[in-house]
Amino acid sequence: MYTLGEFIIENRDRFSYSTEALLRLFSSIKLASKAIHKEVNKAGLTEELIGSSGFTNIQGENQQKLDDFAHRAFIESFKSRNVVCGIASEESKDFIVIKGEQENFFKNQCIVLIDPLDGSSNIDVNVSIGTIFSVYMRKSSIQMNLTIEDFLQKGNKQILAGYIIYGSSTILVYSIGNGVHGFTLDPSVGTFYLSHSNLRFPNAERIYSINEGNYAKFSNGIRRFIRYCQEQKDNRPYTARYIGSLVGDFHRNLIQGGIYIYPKTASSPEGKLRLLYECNPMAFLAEEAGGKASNGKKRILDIKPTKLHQRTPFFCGPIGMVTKLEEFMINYE
Ligand code: P6P
Repeated sequence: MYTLGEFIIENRDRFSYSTEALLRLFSSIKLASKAIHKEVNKAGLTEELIGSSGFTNIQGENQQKLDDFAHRAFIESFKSRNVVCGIASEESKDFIVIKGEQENFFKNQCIVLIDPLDGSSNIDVNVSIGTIFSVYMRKSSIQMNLTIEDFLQKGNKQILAGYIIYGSSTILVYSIGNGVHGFTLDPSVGTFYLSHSNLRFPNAERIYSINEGNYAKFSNGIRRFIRYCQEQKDNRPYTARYIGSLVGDFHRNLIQGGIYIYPKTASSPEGKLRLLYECNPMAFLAEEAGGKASNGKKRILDIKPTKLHQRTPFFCGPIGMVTKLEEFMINYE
């Protein structure tokens, strides 16, 4: 039973940056995710972490108490590991600069973009939620201050991306550009063990995930694709599955074979999902798992970000399904 640390050491020659930096990054991610796992699994029992914090976040969304807890857990765990120099979080308007101690100054080279707790509106109804993370090397010189350009890098520059899903079990899934691997937390010993080696979309394309409640707002191309999935021609076995939690929908689709669709609508002309800390990391994983991720016209990982919290239409899953959807969008607009 490989632990996450053993797996990283065993595969260290596949990471083009320092193994120490990777181990430090995962040390932070594991610590924070275990703290969140503990709170998520007892949220129903303790008033102090259930429900709304009474604040709205930068997105204008009602912040859940656990959103704030998760945000703080990751900030604190990254601060204490001397590997990260800056963090951008869904829960904070601007990026956060982390000043390492002088003697470790040369180690703090990583930039982290994170959605600390995605799908948090599902907390009160006990549906899977997740953390999504994306890591880059800083672009600016270490003698200079961080700039926004350190955070507005294209997704194809990511050195590490992944998510933790807090569901029937807590699973950490990541890629450093050499396949996608999943590790399940054994809470009795607080250790993540390799449980999903080299995850890839299966050949069977079985699921489409979209909020059909927005059907009236979809373009013709999206509507046509939904109908294409629903017609059982040449025994296409598609089924609809949508839980309203990107990490949960993505994880199921990765394992069972399905496409996740969040298009632009009249009320969300840029789509809903955020490019930097939701779509880029998921697109990186999707491609590493043999899939595809686009905004309907362009590869997600090739989009040049212009704003920290910018949104994008997001289509992600098996190459055949994403390509078929793109064809419908071109042919029917
Ligand atoms: P809707 C959660 O807020 C989230 O960002 C994703 O996790 C999820 O897939 C999507 O929004 C759900 O949005 O509009 O269908 O409720």
